[in-house]
Amino acid sequence: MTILDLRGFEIHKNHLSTTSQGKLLNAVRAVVKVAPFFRPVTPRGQKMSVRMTSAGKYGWLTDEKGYRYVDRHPDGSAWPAIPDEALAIWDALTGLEKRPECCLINYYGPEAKMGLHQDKDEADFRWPVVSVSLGDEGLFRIGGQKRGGKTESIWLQSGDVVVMGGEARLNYHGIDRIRAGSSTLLPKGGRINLTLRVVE
Ligand code: MD3
Ligand code: FE
Repeated sequence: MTILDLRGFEIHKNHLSTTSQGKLLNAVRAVVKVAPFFRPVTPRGQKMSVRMTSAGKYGWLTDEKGYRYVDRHPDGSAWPAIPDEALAIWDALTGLEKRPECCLINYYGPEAKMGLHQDKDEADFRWPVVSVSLGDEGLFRIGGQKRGGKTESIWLQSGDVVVMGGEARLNYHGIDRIRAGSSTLLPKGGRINLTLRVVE
């Protein structure tokens, strides 16, 4: 439960106990049962290595039409509700009355990564984004607000929560790689990341 500050990103190390991680994971499993993971395709036609799904009023995806929030899973069904366990983390760390309308759920197998990008499909960048890591460690890379500047990296571990707000909200970030086998939380391995976002 140490708090680190890396370029305005508040990193709450080990915020979730093993018990809380297990409860959140079970809630994620219930979401994935009704809204299965899919592999989004970038507008340029590349399949992402990360598997995704969402909960909440909106989910995020990319396909040939571009990056955006949508109110339906690609299979046509509405997204399930954001788990209370995830909303409780948002409430505890942001203290905001406003609640997120999207919980994007990313799954990284041993080979998955996410290139440096900004999150800017949301309407109002004054709201923070909260990220929760479960399972195998991921090497998180953080840059500045412009592409090509200096970057710094930190390993995110299961139970770590990151709050991206203020100046850091539009910073470039990505996941370089996963350390397969570094956690026993997921029986088949891999890393799950939840990001809570205010969309509208
Ligand atoms: C900084 N996910 O889903 S979480 C993403 O671990 C994403 O799966 C990574 O980047 C992951 O968009 C990193 C940390 C994160 C999430 C959202 C941010 C950092 C952010 C939004 C603004 C700034
Ligand atoms: Fe992102």
